[in-house]
Amino acid sequence: MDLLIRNGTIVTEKEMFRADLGVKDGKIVAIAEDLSGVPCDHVVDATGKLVLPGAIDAHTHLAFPFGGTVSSDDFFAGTRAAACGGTTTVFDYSGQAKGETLLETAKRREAEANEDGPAVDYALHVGITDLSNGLLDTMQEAVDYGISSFKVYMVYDFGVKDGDFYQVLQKSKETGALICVHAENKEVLSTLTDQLVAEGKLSAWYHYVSRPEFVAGEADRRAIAWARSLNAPLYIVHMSDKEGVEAVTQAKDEGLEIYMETCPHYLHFTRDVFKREDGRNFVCSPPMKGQESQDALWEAVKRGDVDTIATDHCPFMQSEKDWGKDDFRKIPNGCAGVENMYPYMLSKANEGVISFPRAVEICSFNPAKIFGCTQKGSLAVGKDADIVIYDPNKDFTVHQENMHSDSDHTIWEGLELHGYPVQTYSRGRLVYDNGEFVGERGWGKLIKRAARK
Ligand code: DUC
Ligand code: ZN
Ligand code: ZN
Repeated sequence: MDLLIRNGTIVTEKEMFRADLGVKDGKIVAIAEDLSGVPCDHVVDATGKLVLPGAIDAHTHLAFPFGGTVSSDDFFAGTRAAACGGTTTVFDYSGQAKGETLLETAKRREAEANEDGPAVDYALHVGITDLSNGLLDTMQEAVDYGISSFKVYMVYDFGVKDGDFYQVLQKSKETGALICVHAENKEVLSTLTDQLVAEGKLSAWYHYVSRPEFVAGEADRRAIAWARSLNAPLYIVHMSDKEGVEAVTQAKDEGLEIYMETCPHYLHFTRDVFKREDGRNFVCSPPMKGQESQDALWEAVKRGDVDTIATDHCPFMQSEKDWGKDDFRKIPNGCAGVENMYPYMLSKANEGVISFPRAVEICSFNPAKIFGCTQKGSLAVGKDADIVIYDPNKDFTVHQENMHSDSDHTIWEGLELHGYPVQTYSRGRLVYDNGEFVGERGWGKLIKRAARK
């Protein structure tokens, strides 16, 4: 064996138990009570520590052209930050350029990613923006290449109309792909924005006022209605509102295959952050909502209706956020989060809010299962050795200086966590060690994924 992790408490999506874990050629090859007799090059003592599968962040925007600029983490910086927060696979939302086939988008982004040199493994979803001239028919070749999930935005200038969204869902049924959706009502938020601007209401608070709860809730219901009518699976990204939570819960109760993702920033912050002097730094879409929505999200996390936690990691530099100091429309939407997700959710587990297996289920096992990463998402023999060693007694306070993104500020500044990852392994290679990134540029590979049966 190449690596033996001894005496730790293994956490899977189902249970926790004391065991040794052995790794060879990047794969988990043994999990047993005592592997001390097996010859091994490198032994790590994990006494008193938890041993977990690396998290899978199914929602990031790396080097994403958006809001008049490009998000500040490329595939290297974003995956370096991920590794340092115990995330060993990140999904990028790659946007289709006009006229591009869906496979061309994926291959262009794969080339860009490989040029940046990812530090951990990555996968690509393709955001569909152009259905003209038969481009939607190219979904099958992208699926055959290993890109089995696509996204539609119901907002933004690159978003799609309801009829196009409907066609995308139809095509997904033919190809075995899963469609992800950013659900907000574009028309209503644009009307509200115009009205606020006419009244001179331009501070960051009005970003929220232009996109309040019902703007997301209505679109969540509409998206589910199209999926229901086709009996097509659907994955709703970054759920932020109580009405949407209720809509997904009801759809699940009906037996529909509707998945719900939420993000740590919706679980931790409310709309009140937009009243802060630095409120622009928190501007993302959809915005954080009121306390009722946050409570509904936590309840859904606890009862199992939230399927995944992801970050929507999309950082911009302070100088870019400052463009919108006096006009919320000029703030590039998005925040850094990829390094904070697993530590945040595990710290909630450490506090007893959820169990550690539930944290593993929503941060690793479920995203792997839903998106067809068959070699990831669990500590089991035969899986990739994407492993986090977590010290439940290590106190950690988030500061910009101890983060590893290229971004120059963090909305998580000052967050106190009890428990923190001490080591991260990507396919058996140590990439994070006690505060330091020790991985290498270019280590990460594209994960090709299976279509749905
Ligand atoms: N929302 C954000 O805040 N940033 C990136 C894209 C998105 O939908
Ligand atoms: Zn979005
Ligand atoms: Zn996003």
